[in-house]
Amino acid sequence: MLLTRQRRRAVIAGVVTVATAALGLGLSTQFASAQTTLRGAADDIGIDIGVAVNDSLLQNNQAYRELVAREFNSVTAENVMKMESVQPSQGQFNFAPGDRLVNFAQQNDMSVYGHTLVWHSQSPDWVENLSGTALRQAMENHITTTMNHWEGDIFAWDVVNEVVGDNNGQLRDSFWLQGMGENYIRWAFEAARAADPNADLYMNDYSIDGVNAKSDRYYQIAQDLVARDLLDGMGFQAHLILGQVPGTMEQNLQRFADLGLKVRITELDVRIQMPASQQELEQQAQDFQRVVEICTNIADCSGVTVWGVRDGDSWVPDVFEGYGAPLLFNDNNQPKPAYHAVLEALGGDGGPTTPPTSDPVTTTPPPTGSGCTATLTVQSPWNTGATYAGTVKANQSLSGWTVTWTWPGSERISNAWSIQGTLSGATVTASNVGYNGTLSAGQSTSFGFNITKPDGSTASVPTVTCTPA
Ligand code: 9MR
Repeated sequence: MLLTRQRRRAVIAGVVTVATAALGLGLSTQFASAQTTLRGAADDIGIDIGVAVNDSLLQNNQAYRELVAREFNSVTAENVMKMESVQPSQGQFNFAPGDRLVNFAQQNDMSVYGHTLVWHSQSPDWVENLSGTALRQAMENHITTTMNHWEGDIFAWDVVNEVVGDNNGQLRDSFWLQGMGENYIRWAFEAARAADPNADLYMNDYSIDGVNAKSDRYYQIAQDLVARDLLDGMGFQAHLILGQVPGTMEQNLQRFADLGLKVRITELDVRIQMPASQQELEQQAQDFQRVVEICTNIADCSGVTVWGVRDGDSWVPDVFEGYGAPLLFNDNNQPKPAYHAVLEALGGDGGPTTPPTSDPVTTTPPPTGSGCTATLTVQSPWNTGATYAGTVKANQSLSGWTVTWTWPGSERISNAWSIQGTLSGATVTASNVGYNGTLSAGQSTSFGFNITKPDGSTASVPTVTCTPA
């Protein structure tokens, strides 16, 4: 059933592309649909908007489950379909956590992308100690048993992950390569094709988003596997640094698509040096938007998967010290500027597409004399809403802060970033989140939110009171 849905998406995508190309119009501006969720907009243009799902949050956090089901139409297991999880001891398979994700996806009409069968990391010790024929048999048995178990439930697999190293395009010197030689990649694909002939078979890696020695090596491997009818897609992880979407990314994905492959952004995140300023969050929004546009520009791009839901769920701070905030939602489950940019890039209603000229942009005068001062600025008003930027400036060193104000009219916050608290009523009481509460004297931080104002009035700028925590 899910495979059929994938194919239908591809057909719809073709129609939309032809129609917009014929009229010479861009999807994100002229044809902005009324869709207000990522998955609604993505369904309309026939692509996947996916997310990596964490198993313990899936089990224990209702808000997390609701957010995933509301916004995404595809999921990838962040960890539980990796070999150390699926086959921790030789011959003993543990499918329960992966089944949990598959069930959740089916209940919510989402596709499941399989990650991953053969990887040098998160493999169990027992397999790392094998070599030669024993290693080959173990690899083939793992591929066959795992793909058979989820046949019909998982539409595509990362058969091999990160098999090229970071050294000038040479194959990664992993236990797989050492134990079997370079034919192991082809053997893995042969086993995968035989196990589930209907699944799309992918290679996947990081730092291959632009044209470089590593992506060149994948291009060679892809040519060989395509000639043998063993490869269907190429996955570009896109773990990016703020402001560094490679200039050759579209050209790079297109050259793989030109081999007859599907292409997919498989693990997108954009990391920022913390604390993240408002300006950086806006740059991040542009980066996300560009990556999604690259996918929508390429007919055979099957979708974009984001590597986690909320900033606090991300692997980034654990691995890149001082970096964080790489995802679309903050830790209060609220969408960040990057979310609105992705929604717009998918053709949905991300807010105003062009800044209005008639509404004045206004700012509150900051009150003086307290431990902190706060201002609100109307950034982009539209008829029934507006985006505001807020700043908090510390007049003394702070370990947290709270800002409050009361809306004079029908304005109400619909979503916010970098603040948490009582946000949705007439009186707002908002505090810092984890990363923007500690400020030294003279330092500033920012937050933001969108409002709705159903009566169409001019967006007002209430006086804000700031109190140290
Ligand atoms: O996000 C995953 C994290 O929870 C794991 O600890 C980590 C283990 O290496 O793997 C992370 O996901 C990786 C993905 O499976 C492959 N590409 C790189 C991802 C980030 O490290």
